[in-house]
Amino acid sequence: MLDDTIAAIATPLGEGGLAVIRLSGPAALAVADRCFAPAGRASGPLARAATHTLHYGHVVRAHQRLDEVIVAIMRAPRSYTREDVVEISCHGGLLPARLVLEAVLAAGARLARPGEFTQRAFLNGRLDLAQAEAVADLIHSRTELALRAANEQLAGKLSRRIHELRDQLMLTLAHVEAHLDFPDEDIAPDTRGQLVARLERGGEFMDTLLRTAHEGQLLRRGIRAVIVGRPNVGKSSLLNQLLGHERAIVTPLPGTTRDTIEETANIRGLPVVFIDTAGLREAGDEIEAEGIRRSRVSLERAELVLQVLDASEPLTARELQPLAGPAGRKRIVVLNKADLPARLRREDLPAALLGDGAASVPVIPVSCRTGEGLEPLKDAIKQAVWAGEVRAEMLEAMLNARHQDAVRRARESVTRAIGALRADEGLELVAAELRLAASAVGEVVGKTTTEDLLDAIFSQFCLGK
Ligand SMILES: Nc1nc2c(ncn2[C@@H]2O[C@H](COP(=O)(O)OP(=O)(O)OP(=O)(O)O)[C@@H](O)[C@H]2O)c(=O)[nH]1
Ligand SMILES: [Mg+2]
Repeated sequence: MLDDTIAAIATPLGEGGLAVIRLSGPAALAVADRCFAPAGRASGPLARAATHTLHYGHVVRAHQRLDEVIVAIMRAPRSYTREDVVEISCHGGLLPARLVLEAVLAAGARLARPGEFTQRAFLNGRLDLAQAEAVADLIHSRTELALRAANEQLAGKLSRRIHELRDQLMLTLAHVEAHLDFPDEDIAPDTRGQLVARLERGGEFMDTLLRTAHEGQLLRRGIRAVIVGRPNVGKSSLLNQLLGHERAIVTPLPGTTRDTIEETANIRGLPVVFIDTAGLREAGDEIEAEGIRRSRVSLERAELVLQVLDASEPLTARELQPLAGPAGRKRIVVLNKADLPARLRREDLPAALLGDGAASVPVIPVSCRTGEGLEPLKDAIKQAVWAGEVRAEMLEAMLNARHQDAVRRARESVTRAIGALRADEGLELVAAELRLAASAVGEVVGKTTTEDLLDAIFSQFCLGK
């Protein structure tokens, strides 16, 4: 299956200083030789060059020079895919890169599918599945914390733990199966006890992993925070302040924002998607009505609500009505325009706005004009979605949604196996559950996979990776 040689543009499409065309496969050097003319007279073909060397020259097609390039060669197995790899750096820009790619394809390479280089690295055993996914996470990370987590996963920290867990499950399974082979001999009560103890340790370890899953997904995809309030309280000003640039239009006219505006900011290391909305009031016209409808939809979907009030004016009746959306969702009251004479203080806020004692809602005075109160607001946002610190060991093993699903299934099987052992039930049942658990855990690192799963994972990659 891996006897062909693939090629793709590995750099983003668009104009830039350089573009890189990457080749991988048994014929990578031969293909490159067919379209590369080295500059120095003394230089021989790439096929005879040493690994990890650079070669200057031109890409040619039908005796015509297409571009001036540097060719890097990395021979198997010391390459990203563990195959022979050639990387041609040409001038940036759509046309040079495309011409070089076409030359390479004409010389015998096949166009790679998205993620196919990384898929080869996986199939050739250089990366396991969790590590391959980390490559995509690394490319897509939007904050330093997400990047650190992706790097830890790429380095194999999560994989190592998963392998240990799977080994433990297999060992226990082997014990149980040994007893199954001698059905006449009843399993001693203390042996059952030992098996239970070992499985309980495994189960606890899975629980620890599962606890980090929530944080892991927060780090990767971020949270949605909607900014709501009546017209003119300063919602768009707040969005601009949080983003650090003038994204939304701000005017003294109520009803300025008519559509929802979404933009991501890095808040204390977390990617937060802020959604500015049209002010909630009786709509004046059809456009405004649609804007307000969208505000409500965003309000219901968001995980965090920033409820903006204007501290220079008294509360209105509408502001006292409860907001739409799930009960118990996190909310922060932002008392804006703190630079103006106050007509609304924290003490004036009715209990209905502040929530009940235990889940009391933080109230943060800010001024979008002076920037005062913005740092405490960022702390409050971080605190609302992720109480506690980001610990280094958390970054080392962060499950994504796919891992979480697999580990959860494994955990359920282990719980059932423990139940069966305790209830003195047949060992066949225990063995069956342990087999399920080991196989589910194996999915994380790709020990047990299906073609569909691999396709689903690698198709999320960009072209040339
Ligand atoms: N003094 C003062 N004025 C502010 C502050 N924040 C916003 N404003 C002013 O309040 C007015 C409305 O601000 P916007 O940000 O457009 O308010 P909005 O809530 O987005 O309004 P709509 O989009 O119409 O619902 C503008 O004139 C802002 O300059 C503040 O902290 N202090
Ligand atoms: Mg606005």
